[in-house]
Amino acid sequence: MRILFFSAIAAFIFICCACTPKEPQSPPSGYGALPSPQQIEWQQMDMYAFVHFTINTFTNKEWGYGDEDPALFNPTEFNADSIVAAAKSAGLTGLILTCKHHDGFCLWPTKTTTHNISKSKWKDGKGDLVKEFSEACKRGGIRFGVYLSPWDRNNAKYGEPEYLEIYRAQMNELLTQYGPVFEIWHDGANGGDGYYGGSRKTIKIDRSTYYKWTETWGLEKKLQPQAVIMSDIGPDVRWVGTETGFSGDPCWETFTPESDKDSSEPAPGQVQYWKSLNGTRNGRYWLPAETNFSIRPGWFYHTSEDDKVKSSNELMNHYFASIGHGTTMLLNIPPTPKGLVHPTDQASLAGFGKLIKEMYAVNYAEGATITTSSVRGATKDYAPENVLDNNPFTYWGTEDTVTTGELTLTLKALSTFSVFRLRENIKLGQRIDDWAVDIWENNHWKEVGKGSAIGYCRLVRLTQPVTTQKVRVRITKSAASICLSDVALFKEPVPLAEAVGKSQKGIVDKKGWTTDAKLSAAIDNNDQTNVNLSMDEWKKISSQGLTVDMKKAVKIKAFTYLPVRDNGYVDKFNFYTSQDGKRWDLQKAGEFSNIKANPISQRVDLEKPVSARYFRFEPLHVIRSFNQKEAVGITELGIIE
Ligand code: FUL
Repeated sequence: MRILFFSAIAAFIFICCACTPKEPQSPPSGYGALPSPQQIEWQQMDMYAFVHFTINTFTNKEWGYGDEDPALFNPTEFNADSIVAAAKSAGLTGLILTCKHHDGFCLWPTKTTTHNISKSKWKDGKGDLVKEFSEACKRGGIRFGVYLSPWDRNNAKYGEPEYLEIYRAQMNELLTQYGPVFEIWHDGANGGDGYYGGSRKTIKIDRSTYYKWTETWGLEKKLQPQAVIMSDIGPDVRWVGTETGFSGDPCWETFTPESDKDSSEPAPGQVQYWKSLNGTRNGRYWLPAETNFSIRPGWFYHTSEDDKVKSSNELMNHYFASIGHGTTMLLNIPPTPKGLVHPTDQASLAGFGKLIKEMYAVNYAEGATITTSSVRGATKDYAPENVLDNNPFTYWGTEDTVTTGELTLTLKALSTFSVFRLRENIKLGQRIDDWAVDIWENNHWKEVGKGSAIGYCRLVRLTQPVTTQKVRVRITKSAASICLSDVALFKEPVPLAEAVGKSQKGIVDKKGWTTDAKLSAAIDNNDQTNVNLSMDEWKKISSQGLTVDMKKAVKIKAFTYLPVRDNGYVDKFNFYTSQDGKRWDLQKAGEFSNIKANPISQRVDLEKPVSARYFRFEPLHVIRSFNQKEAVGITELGIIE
């Protein structure tokens, strides 16, 4: 009887243990700097448009001086809905408008300055472009954001404390009159020469103290608490450190901004911005990067760039190098003077949108069965299957002490794919350091990709599609337990046969051209060689500039200058021509406005074509790039006829 009694109790205990699930395991604690709800919301927007549109569109410039006549602004066929539609065709989820660029011209009827749209011819001065864009975005179901340049080359008060009041009042108008905005964009280009109310002078400001950014950001947070604020150091989103449309690999979501002057915490404009490309592993702040670039070489529309529009396939490369590294992608679409997106840009955007849609149409991991090295607790909360539910915040989790592990997916069927997507649940921080992905081929595992950092999104783009039924994801190093929220497999569509090609139209053949032997790398038609001289050496060799004999008369329409990456960008120049190499005519004195942030090939059109056998390029001023001495860098000079 007694034995029976104890046996019954033992059986009862056994049954209870077997049937009652283990205590639900509490979620792991967050690791390192964590995102705010606003940052999480913003990150999910993936990609959105930049629209650079202002007086520059009508003066064919990248940076207006600030003395432009507002009457010039007259986009006769402007249609915000069609611009929004072009952005949507690419799958873009928002639009940030240059409400005021460096030239100071305000695209809305602001009370803060008369240099605004009410003085333009457009709609007899009764129009409001900010309103048109914000409403079109709302109608189109995408979000709206604002860019307001801190540098104002028109305003007489720029450089004085009073200007800050004006800037904040402008921001106040933008953030109170046009509905919710998702992002506020602060440009880092600051100070220099300008019109400044007619004084036409150079104003230097101390970027670290002048703007008192924390007060402005405070105002912005108060007025639009849901918006993220972007600058080269955040506070919510960081500039990726280049305008070429690529981010570093890895590109950590966290960042510790370092001053380019001393060891203090930097203010915007004073940061070692190139470190932003990779971010900082275990950085002090959750400060993800935004990769901004233009669909054309410049930020504003120029007819001369109609044949230089990035193709759909090129946009795909940028997509993988931005979103694929965990940043967002901010793609600039500059409207024409008519106020429309140029047909070439439209075609490229729509083609890109189609490629993206096709790529994501089938997730070959869907319905896979998964085995794993280990799992946290016994509830579904951390089950490996969570990586298949397309929710970036449900995840496969491991016990606190387990920082390596693997998932093996057996796919529903033999599948052909070329892209892996991995995500971490970023609500719990960026935990994973290193990872690798394998496919099962010829009865063994073959590694097809590996890297560092996952974060919100990591795309592994294989060079060739692979066919298999089994894949493995290995987390080889993690700073805390694993919280992997996504494993997906896609097939990149075959690249489109592009309608838009880069034309070589008008480029004059350099064969036979001569110049000083020490400078010949500038005309050798080879982008791998360059002239790179200290200012002193340059002056010794070529006090007047680099003179080229083209050996025959050419009808010069424009010249081009390709700088040397990261060294000695020429930003002010004189360009001369001559028939006989003795008498010289100055054809153009100008600036390469945005060369520091965007050191691409620069094209300068002459007022009218000039027939000449000789030309001379005279650098007047160079910008020192980081850790380099003042130098003149020229990769190539070219002529367009
Ligand atoms: C730069 C500006 O100077 C360019 O004109 C452009 O607006 C780009 C997005 O930021 O710093």
